[in-house]
Amino acid sequence: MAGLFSRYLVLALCLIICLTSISSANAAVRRFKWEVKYEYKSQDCVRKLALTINGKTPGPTIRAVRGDTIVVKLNNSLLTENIGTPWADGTEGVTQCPILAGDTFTYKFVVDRAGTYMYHAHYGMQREAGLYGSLRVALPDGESEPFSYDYDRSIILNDWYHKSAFEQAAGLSSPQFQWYLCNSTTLAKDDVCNATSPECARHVIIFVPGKTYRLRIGSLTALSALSFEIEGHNMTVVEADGHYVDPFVVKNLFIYSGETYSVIVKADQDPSRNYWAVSKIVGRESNTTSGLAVINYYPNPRRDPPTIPPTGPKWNDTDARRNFSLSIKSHPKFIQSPPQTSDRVIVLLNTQNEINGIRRWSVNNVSFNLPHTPYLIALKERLGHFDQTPPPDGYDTAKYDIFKVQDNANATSSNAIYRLKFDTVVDLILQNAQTMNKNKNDSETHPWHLHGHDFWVLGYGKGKFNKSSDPQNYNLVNPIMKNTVPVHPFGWTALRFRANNPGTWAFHCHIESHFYMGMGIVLEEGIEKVGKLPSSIMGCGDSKGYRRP
Ligand SMILES: *[C@@H]1O[C@H](CO)[C@@H](O)[C@H](O)[C@H]1NC(C)=O
Ligand SMILES: *[C@@H]1O[C@H](CO)[C@@H](O)[C@H](O)[C@H]1NC(C)=O
Ligand SMILES: *[C@@H]1O[C@H](CO)[C@@H](O)[C@H](O)[C@H]1NC(C)=O
Ligand SMILES: *[C@@H]1O[C@H](CO)[C@@H](O)[C@H](O)[C@H]1NC(C)=O
Ligand SMILES: *[C@@H]1O[C@H](CO)[C@@H](O)[C@H](O)[C@H]1NC(C)=O
Ligand SMILES: *[C@@H]1O[C@H](CO)[C@@H](O)[C@H](O)[C@H]1NC(C)=O
Ligand SMILES: *[C@@H]1O[C@H](CO)[C@@H](O)[C@H](O)[C@H]1NC(C)=O
Ligand SMILES: *[C@@H]1O[C@H](CO)[C@@H](O)[C@H](O)[C@H]1NC(C)=O
Ligand SMILES: *[C@@H]1O[C@H](CO)[C@@H](O)[C@H](O)[C@H]1NC(C)=O
Ligand SMILES: *[C@@H]1O[C@H](CO)[C@@H](O)[C@H](O)[C@H]1NC(C)=O
Ligand SMILES: *[C@@H]1O[C@H](CO)[C@@H](O)[C@H](O)[C@H]1NC(C)=O
Ligand SMILES: [Cu+2]
Repeated sequence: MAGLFSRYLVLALCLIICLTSISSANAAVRRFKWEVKYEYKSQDCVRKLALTINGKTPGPTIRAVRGDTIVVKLNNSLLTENIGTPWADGTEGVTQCPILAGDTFTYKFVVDRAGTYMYHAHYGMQREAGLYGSLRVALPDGESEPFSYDYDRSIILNDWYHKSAFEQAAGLSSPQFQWYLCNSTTLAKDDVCNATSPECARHVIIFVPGKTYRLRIGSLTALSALSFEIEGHNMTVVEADGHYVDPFVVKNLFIYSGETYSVIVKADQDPSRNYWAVSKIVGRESNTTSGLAVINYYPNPRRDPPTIPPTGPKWNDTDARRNFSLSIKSHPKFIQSPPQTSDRVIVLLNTQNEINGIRRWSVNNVSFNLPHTPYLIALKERLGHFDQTPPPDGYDTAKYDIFKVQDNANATSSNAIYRLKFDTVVDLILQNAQTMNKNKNDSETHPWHLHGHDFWVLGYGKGKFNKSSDPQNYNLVNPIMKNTVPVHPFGWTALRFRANNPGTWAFHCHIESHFYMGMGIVLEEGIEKVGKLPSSIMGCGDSKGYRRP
């Protein structure tokens, strides 16, 4: 099982990577040198082995201007782990092979859109071990965003575990920020509690009274859905996954793993005191204490606020979270109109299953597993094999009761992929259902992330998706475009995209353990249009040692 010490590491860049570079007169090339290694860190006063970039977790923030070329030279100093390349924004096993430990690899890509993005490890649980950071892309001079602010701050929300990644249930220590916790019952054997470590100090965000702040908030949690709030302050949501949002005001920002948002907050409250920023786990019942940070009104001392931190929304207030999802619409000046009809509708039933007595996740009763040879190489170079039977475009809607534990929880395992006709319009409908938990109504929130595309978010609904009536309520006027969306408990989410980016693209639950337990699919479109593959992405499965003749 892939744990903290698994052999491979794959770094993915969760952003739109432009393969055909944009020509821009003032585009710059920004170069970074990163060294990745394991180091002991005490994020929450508990010493734990973490993955770092240049000694830090989160890693360095990349700042760029739209059109720039980013070149990151990565030195893999991990003794036992390999690092892969996000060639074409891909996933290990889908588009490329990992790179050997001890090697240096150079990532090169053009950032083609302004906004807030993240990069993170994409293999095993390395993302959770700390290998991630943020990327801010500014507009070129002379262009302005549809909102204004005085200062800009990045916050990546994460959950931090004391035990190894797969012991999640037991070891989750805090959903974000630093938290003073030195409790021997929750510590793993090698952890050392160190309350004097400077890393253990509470995270502080300074607010200058009267100023306006843009908080760029991203979530890379391994498991948790979060509610983020700032005591006594409202937030205006203005950006989602790099797209401008028709502004709306919230008290709580609901954020799922893989998503990014920008919110505007005014430092307009009583300046004589400090306030709490709170990140609370929602979507699943949890005893984990909320993550806390201090909003420090300048020039007050950095001390904790005088109040009890807000308790946040109820963990199971699904209506509030669906309402939040429905509130996210495109900014009127930046609408990219969706196609009004689609050529193919793929309904994806999300279920918990078993195969040979082992717990899995499945889509339409198929639990996904990766082939030894990445699909892109298998299809392009005719190396390696995968199941050629097309996976189902739906499930038996008449017979399957999404509110009940299924009669036969056994699923099929497959590495088959969806082949799409190039340039067609495809709808993906995520359908949630009851888990295998027989004791209560239980349906988890799954944040689904699509590689290679942004999609239009056409709707969210309660219960079972109705193919004839629900599409009548789609938002075809000003839907937001995103690359990650939740499917809420016992609900559905409808997405549309145009299959016009040649390649093989993963669509998967961004909860790492769910993906590795089968919760994903792979789409192929226009494979014949993909150019010559670089030999640097070969080196595993049947492509090992292969050089194109
Ligand atoms: C990678 O980093 C290590 C440790 O700093 C150094 O010894 C090594 O020379 C670096 N390798 C490359 C290829 O830069
Ligand atoms: C330590 O954790 C256990 C189990 O969660 C809890 O019962 C106990 O009260 C905690 N002790 C302290 C000092 O926080
Ligand atoms: C605790 O942290 C302090 C400050 O970083 C450091 O000097 C000390 O060695 C640490 N102690 C342990 C036991 O790790
Ligand atoms: C936040 O918004 C709510 C609802 O619009 C409003 O009632 C409240 O006064 C606002 N609070 C602040 C601090 O602006
Ligand atoms: C929370 O703690 C209580 C008391 O220790 C326990 O009964 C309950 O099962 C815990 N809930 C979860 C979701 O861990
Ligand atoms: C939410 O969970 C609580 C227990 O934590 C339960 O009492 C309540 O009925 C639940 N609410 C809904 C809407 O399911
Ligand atoms: C969600 O939105 C609906 C429709 O606007 C409203 O009736 C309901 O009260 C909202 N629920 C919550 C929890 O915000
Ligand atoms: C499900 O799989 C288990 C383990 O392979 C097997 O024992 C059981 O008979 C299967 N159940 C059904 C209904 O097929
Ligand atoms: C899922 O696949 C298994 C194995 O082929 C089969 O036994 C089961 O009936 C299927 N379940 C559904 C809901 O299609
Ligand atoms: C579970 O959901 C069903 C259908 O929505 C409902 O009838 C039932 O009362 C719920 N059971 C519990 C224990 O909440
Ligand atoms: C879907 O909606 C239509 C129109 O409201 C209705 O007639 C039909 O029975 C629904 N289908 C299902 C399976 O619920
Ligand atoms: Cu999931």
